[in-house]
Formats: sequence, structure tokens, C-alpha cells
Amino acid sequence: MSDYVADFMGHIKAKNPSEPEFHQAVQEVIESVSVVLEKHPEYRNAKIMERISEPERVIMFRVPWVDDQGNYQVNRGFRIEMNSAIGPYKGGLRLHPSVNLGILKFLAFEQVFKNSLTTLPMGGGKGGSDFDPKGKSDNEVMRFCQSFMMELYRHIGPNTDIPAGDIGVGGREIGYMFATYKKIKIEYTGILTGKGLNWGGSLIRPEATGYGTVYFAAEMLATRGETLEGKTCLVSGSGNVAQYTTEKVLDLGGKVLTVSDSGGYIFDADGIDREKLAFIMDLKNVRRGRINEYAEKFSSAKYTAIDPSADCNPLWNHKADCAFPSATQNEINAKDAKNLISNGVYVVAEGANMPTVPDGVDVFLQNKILYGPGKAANAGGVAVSGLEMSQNSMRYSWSREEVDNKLHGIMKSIHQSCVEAGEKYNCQGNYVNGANIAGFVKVADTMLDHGIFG
Ligand code: NDP
Ligand code: 2IT
Repeated sequence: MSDYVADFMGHIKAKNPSEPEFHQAVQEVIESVSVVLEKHPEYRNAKIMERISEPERVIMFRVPWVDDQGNYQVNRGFRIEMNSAIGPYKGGLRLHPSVNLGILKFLAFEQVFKNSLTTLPMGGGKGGSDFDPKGKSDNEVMRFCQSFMMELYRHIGPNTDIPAGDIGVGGREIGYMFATYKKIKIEYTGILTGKGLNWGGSLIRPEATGYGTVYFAAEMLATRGETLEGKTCLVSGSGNVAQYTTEKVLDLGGKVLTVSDSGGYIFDADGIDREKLAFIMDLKNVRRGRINEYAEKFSSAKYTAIDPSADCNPLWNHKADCAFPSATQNEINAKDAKNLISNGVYVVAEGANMPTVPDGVDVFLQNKILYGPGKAANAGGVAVSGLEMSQNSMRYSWSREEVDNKLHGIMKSIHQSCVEAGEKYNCQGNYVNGANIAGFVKVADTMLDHGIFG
């Protein structure tokens, strides 16, 4: 089997050059599911891994727009329609200067397994652009979003492909894109999730990823008879996922010591309370400022700039019980992972997608900590997107409590699926293998049912 895995990865790398993040995501899955492939030759005979790692469709397009000075600008837009075996393509849109084909392919690939774990009928996709929303006016963001949707509208639909938010895409961008689609198609329909409450959005969708990640951490802790009460937590990022992770940690009696942005992080020895969290939400969502302002406002906090070229990130070098990486991919390297362990961290729940490099994952697994990988731990966001789609189809909306209960139930079920897959394939306690195997089997069985076009 190790020959098969090596040959398979050689082929992936040759066929998808210069896409290291995609290689990384595929490598993790093939390593996890190799035991399943060994036991079930039908998956290998039907070339499931070869097919699942090839996007069904990749759309790449020019996004021209005019800035506030009247200058023409051009960005590159993408939508990766990765896999539609179990439902229409579903996944977010990322607007960040680092966006490229390989990064979106890794995200779309992860999304296939994540969406499968949610129990809801959603295939996997991802899209976005190398447009940088930082420093842009609302009007510039609107013109960009309109131009982006003027191409994307041809490829999406409520039963075809339903994008949502990710880094750099929140309620504002979804609003501009939704209105553009409606204007072109003369159709009021759920083609995006993360919509505003007045126009088809679901309660709890903004909160869902962060809340879900904390629910997942609580489930992992429950396997050791523990709760989040009194636990100290390190959170990275200060966007959507970090904010609602912080809120739910507070709800469950924990204490968040850090948040960050791409410039640096703050350490608040007293913990981020609700008033301070409200300050962060206003700073990041309304004023769109930098996190160093937090330390200027609250004397209990210290700001430290992060040097991306340094060999480790000082945020991960503080005494704590739990870590919730909630910024971006590969933000925890092997040294950071060792620092976390030596500082007493024994719960890592990934709000971000693939925030830990493979050597860092090995450190967590070797130390047998409670490590919840992103595709399981952060699936609450897309799960509530799925619930938003259900509500749109019914022309109805559920209460906050109803959606939160469903989210909580889904996170428990994802945790249970990971545990059961781990037990079945003799890797108890390994949530990486558990999540990859459980997510894979449902999609793979469907692809078998559908034959060569599956
Ligand atoms: P936001 O845009 O709301 O916030 C992103 C945060 O991460 C910001 O604080 C940002 O800092 C920081 N960040 C982004 N890129 C980098 C980078 N290259 N280096 C350092 N810091 C960075 O995004 P979200 O909170 O929505 O997303 C965060 C993570 O969670 C991503 O990995 C995303 O894929 C994942 N995720 C999101 C879901 C959702 O529903 N939104 C669902 C599941 C996963 P700055 O402002 O300085 O750029
Ligand atoms: O990575 C993710 O799961 C998301 N960005 C959310 C996708 C969605 O369709 O809600």
C-alpha cells in the first residue's frame, strides 16, 4: 500500500505542479484512507482517489473593475467545483491577495470531506479571487463583487453550486453579490449562504463556525470527563471565526487570552471579556482597523508584532489548556506545535482550514492530545449554510434556538462519526484519520453507486 500511496502522490504532484497546499491536503487524506483502500479493493478498482482529487470543473476568469480614482483594475476570479456526488457544490469564497489555484483546490478538496461529515447533502467547492479588500472603500468592494458575480452567475444556482463567505467575504460582500445575481437573472433564490436576516439568511450562520468549533472541543473534552469551564485558550485571527469562538468559550466558562491579525497578536492576561469582545467586533467588522488598537485601549493587554519569516509564532508560546487556530492555513509549524505541548496545551480545535503543517500534526498525534482537524472541527459553518439552504427551500425560518440546537447536534454527530471510524479502523483517538475516513466513505460509496460519472 505504501507503494500505491507514493505512486499516487507522485502523479498528483506531476499533474498539479506548483500547488503545495493541494498536495498537502491530498497527502493527508490518502494516508488516512489507505487502510480503507486496503480493506475495500472496490474503491481502488473504481479509481475513487484518482477521481476525487480531480476537480469536476475549474472556472477561472478575469474580474475587471474601476477604483475610486477612476483607474482600471484587474483581478483573477476562480470557482473550483470539486465534487457533486452527494449534493450540489457548496463552499466559500475567499478574497485575499494570496489566493491562487492551488490554495482554492486544497480548500475545495477539504470541503468535500467536511461537507460529507455534516450529514447534510452537500458536495464540495471553493472560489474567490486575489483581490485584496484591505484599504478598499465600500464602493470599490461593491464594484469588484458586482464584476465577480457578472461572470460567476453562469455557473451557480440553488441546485448547482451555492457559494458563501470565507476569508475577506462576510455579509457586506454576500449582499453585493446576491443583488448582482438577482439583477441579472430576475430570480430571488438562495444562490449564496451567509445572507442578511432580512433577505433569506439564517440566524446563527455568522456565529456557526466559531460556535461549532468550540462545541467540537467540548465533545473531545467530554471523552476525558472534562468541560471548558475554567480552561485558558489561545485563539489566532480576529475575524468571523475567531470572534465567535471567543464568544462561545466565554459562554462555556473558559478564558481567551489571545487574538491576532496578520500584523501581530495581543495577549490579555485578564482574558477577553464580553466588553472587550464587542470592541474587537466593532474594530474588525465596522471600522476595519488593526488589532494593535486593542492593546492601546486595554492596559491588561500587550501587543506583539508577528514576523512571518521567524521560525515560530510567539502567539503559540503561552501557558494554556486549549488552542483554537482561526486565521489561515499553515499557521502552526512543528516548532509551534512543540511550544504548545510544552506550555500545557492538550486541546487543539481548528477553526481555520489546515492551519497546522503535517509535521505539526505529527507532534499533536504523537503526544496524544485532543486534536480536532479543521474538516471536522470547523464544519459547523457550512452545516448552518446547509440549514440556510433548507430554510430557503421551505420559504421559512427557524428560531435562533432551533438553529443552534441543530448545529450542536450536528457537531456531536461529526465527533461521533470520527470516533466510530477511528475505532473501526484501529486508530482510536486519531481524529485526523477518523474525519478523513468517515468523510471519504460516504462520498466514495456514492461514487460507486453512480458509476463512471460519479
Ligand atoms: P476573516 O476574513 O473574517 O478573518 C480572517 C482573520 O485571519 C483575520 O484576523 C486576518 O487578519 C487573519 N489572516 C488571514 N490571512 C492571514 C494570513 N495569511 N496570515 C495571518 N493572518 C491572516 O475570515 P474567517 O474568520 O471567516 O476565516 C478564518 C479561517 O477560518 C480561514 O482559514 C477560513 O478558511 C476558515 N473557515 C471559515 C469559515 C466561515 O464560515 N467563515 C468556515 C470554516 C472555516 P488580517 O485582517 O490582518 O488579514
Ligand atoms: O471553509 C468553509 O467551510 C467555509 N468557508 C464555509 C462554507 C459555506 O458554504 O458555508
